[in-house]
Amino acid sequence: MTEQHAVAHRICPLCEASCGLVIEREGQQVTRIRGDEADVFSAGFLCPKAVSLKELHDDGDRLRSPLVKRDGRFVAVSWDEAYAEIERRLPPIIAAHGADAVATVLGNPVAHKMSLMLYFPRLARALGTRNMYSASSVDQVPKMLSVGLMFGNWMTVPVPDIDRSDYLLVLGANPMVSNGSMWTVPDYRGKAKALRARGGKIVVVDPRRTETAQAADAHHFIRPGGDVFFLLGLAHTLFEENLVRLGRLAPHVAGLDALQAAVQPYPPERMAARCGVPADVMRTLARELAGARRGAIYGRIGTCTQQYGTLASWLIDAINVLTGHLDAAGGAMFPKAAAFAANTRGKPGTGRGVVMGRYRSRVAGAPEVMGELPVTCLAEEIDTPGPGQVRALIAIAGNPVLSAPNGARLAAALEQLDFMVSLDIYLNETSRHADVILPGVSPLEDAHFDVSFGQLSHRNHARYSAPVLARADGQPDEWESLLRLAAIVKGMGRNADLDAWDTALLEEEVQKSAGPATPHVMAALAPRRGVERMLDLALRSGPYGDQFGAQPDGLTLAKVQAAPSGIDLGPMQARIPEVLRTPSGKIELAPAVLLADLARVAEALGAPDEAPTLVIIGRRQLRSNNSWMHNLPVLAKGPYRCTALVHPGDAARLGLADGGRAQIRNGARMVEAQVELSEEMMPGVVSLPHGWGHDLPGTQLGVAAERPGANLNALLDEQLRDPLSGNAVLSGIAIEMRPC
Ligand SMILES: Nc1nc2c(c(=O)[nH]1)N[C@H]1C(S)=C(S)[C@@H](COP(=O)(O)OP(=O)(O)OC[C@H]3O[C@@H](n4cnc5c(=O)[nH]c(N)nc54)[C@H](O)[C@@H]3O)O[C@H]1N2
Ligand SMILES: Nc1nc2c(c(=O)[nH]1)N[C@H]1C(S)=C(S)[C@@H](COP(=O)(O)OP(=O)(O)OC[C@H]3O[C@@H](n4cnc5c(=O)[nH]c(N)nc54)[C@H](O)[C@@H]3O)O[C@H]1N2
Ligand code: SF4
Ligand SMILES: [Mo]
Repeated sequence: MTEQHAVAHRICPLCEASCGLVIEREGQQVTRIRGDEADVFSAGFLCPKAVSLKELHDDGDRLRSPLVKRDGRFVAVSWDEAYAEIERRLPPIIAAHGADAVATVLGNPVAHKMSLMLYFPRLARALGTRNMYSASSVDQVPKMLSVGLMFGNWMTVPVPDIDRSDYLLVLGANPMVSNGSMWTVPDYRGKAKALRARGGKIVVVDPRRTETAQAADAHHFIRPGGDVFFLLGLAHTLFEENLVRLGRLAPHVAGLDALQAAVQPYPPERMAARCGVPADVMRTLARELAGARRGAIYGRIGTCTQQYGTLASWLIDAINVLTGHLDAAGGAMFPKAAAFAANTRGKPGTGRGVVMGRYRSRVAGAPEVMGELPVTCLAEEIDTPGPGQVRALIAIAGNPVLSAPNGARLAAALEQLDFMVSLDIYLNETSRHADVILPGVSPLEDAHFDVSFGQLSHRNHARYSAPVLARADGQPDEWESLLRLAAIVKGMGRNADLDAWDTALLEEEVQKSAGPATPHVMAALAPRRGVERMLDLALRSGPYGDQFGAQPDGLTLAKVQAAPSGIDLGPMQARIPEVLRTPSGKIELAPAVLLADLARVAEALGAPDEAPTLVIIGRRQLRSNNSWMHNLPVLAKGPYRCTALVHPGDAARLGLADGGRAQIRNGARMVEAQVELSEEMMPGVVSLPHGWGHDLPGTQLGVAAERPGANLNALLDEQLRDPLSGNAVLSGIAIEMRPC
């Protein structure tokens, strides 16, 4: 050990599991990364991606200085020059064409970065644009919409209480690999094993016999996109076989009769062909779930990224209600986060609920949901001329050229923009189109608190990480970059006094909740600035907070900082009716817009079943993270992974050989991929991972370019959406395949 040897704690920001890590360093060099066994939430668990935080920090391709495009080439410039370029070019576009001429697009890491989560709203407010897009609409918007309609808030998402459960029905999720989503659950493997060891049962329904299925008691194939039929069959069975038990929730539920009537036309026998799950299996699963003492059905991205995503998301929670498993120990429960939880604000037990469709996208007419438009509309909003056309873009931690369907159209559209800024850590397939790239910081250089994932955690906790390494001289934190952008947009200039403005903005917000106590609150927060001051405010005024002295034993940021492995806040507790924010004060089991949307199901069932012979779905892999971790040697090494899994029966029919190359076509769209024969696949279904395709020119991703892989999204159609939520359809697209 040298004098400089130090040990730090950092919550891993690379996936939703949010594992606590111990990071050893010598000076500014990371020497070791391991799981923090003392972490109150993750207890030492980690996956191979955690170790890559060192390579990410050291990656020579990671951007360290701002880049400005001059004559088509990026040149490194100072921060002031970069902001000057933005100040020169962005405000005139707004002045000439209005606020909506500037779009924003956010990527997945925003949800994992306190700075980005807490300060993007400042920029959004300064911009005042309706053209806001994010990765949510290639992901979880359907779930947020369905819970919003049922429980009254977008973030009131119930999560399985796995530690106390003895039955889990997993639909369209592979937590063994993804480490959980909309369900923060480090070490799913260990928890699933414990569940089974105590006599419980796990059943997986998925078009692929996944790693999660292999570690379960049973697995059933389902036709991609068939979930709504499967879930209707289950709900029907619960009513028909008199298995509905609302229990404690009975007085808090509205719409039971309407739901019963709505599912009445859909017995399993009628649904079986459409979902590929036999009727007797559907009936058995409904009985098992209803009979489980403590259990839940959990669905994730596979149930969202399809044309009935919102209906499927709704039916999952409706079934948890019908079987008495919602808000019950061992069932699907509501976390209570220590800070920032929307569902701990406002008056308990009632609220305004959610509204959607307050405006529509200009070209496709897609409804706004949560203040966002579908990211699959972004390209057409840029490349379709006319009033309201998008002329400038601010992209933050997103790579939609690879992560969204038909990136080729988006890439061409980005080239037409008058101006584009990226806040990113790489020069990649999306940021290459920018005029200015502002580098974000490495996760080892900033402070962290889970703004999003505390609200989705299977157990309540409060954990904070201080920056592990110092930022380079002149490198702002990401909240400062966002606030600087906001100041430029507001016409305050790039040299505005950010600290003064930041304080004024915060004070305005405190005033709304604290009223006359505002000076007292601001004084208590005064020693801190930026994100940490906001965090202190949120913790202290949150459900476990010290309320600025009124609850002296309550939480403050100082208290959380003093516990480097976190503070445990116990298992989830029953929260109904307190958590509800619907106007009725009840769980809305049968929201009108969802009942109306069932018309599409009825229509589909009325038409002949034209099942394509071959469809494609995606796949996540442990050593990968969407599109952006392919440049890290520790993860990129090993066997070639961007393979198309094909069932041997399909391969024989199509003349495809294991290890051979194949063309995959969807109409005029085509990619080439390496074939891997796999009995895991449902016959007629091919699986290709997403996030690959690093062979586009103009990027700076040396390692990723060596094995670029095939881009699944290049095959997909940006016009296919769940009409209700606007979420993209990524699953079950008809393809043709033949050997190259
Ligand atoms: N076909 C198909 N497509 C999919 C999916 C699928 O299952 N199938 N999944 C979808 C899902 S769930 C998601 S969430 C989206 C993800 O979509 P995106 O968020 O657009 O894609 P990512 O690959 O996560 O890109 C993250 C970007 O953030 C940058 N970045 C990483 N860390 C930081 C940081 O700390 N600061 C800053 N400023 N930038 C950073 C990276 O360089 C990269 O450019 O992809 C979606 N696309
Ligand atoms: N290692 C790793 N971890 C990640 C990520 C990553 O890229 N790599 N991405 C992160 C992100 S952004 C997210 S959103 C989460 C997602 O976390 P999960 O939802 O667990 O994601 P997947 O592993 O894609 O699991 C989706 C499953 O749905 C199945 N499926 C596909 N179509 C259908 C269908 O129509 N119906 C049903 N029932 N199933 C279907 C697929 O076969 C797959 O097994 O993972 C996060 N964690
Ligand atoms: S499971 Fe997720 S949070 Fe945990 S170490 Fe791996 S990438 Fe990080
Ligand atoms: Mo995601």
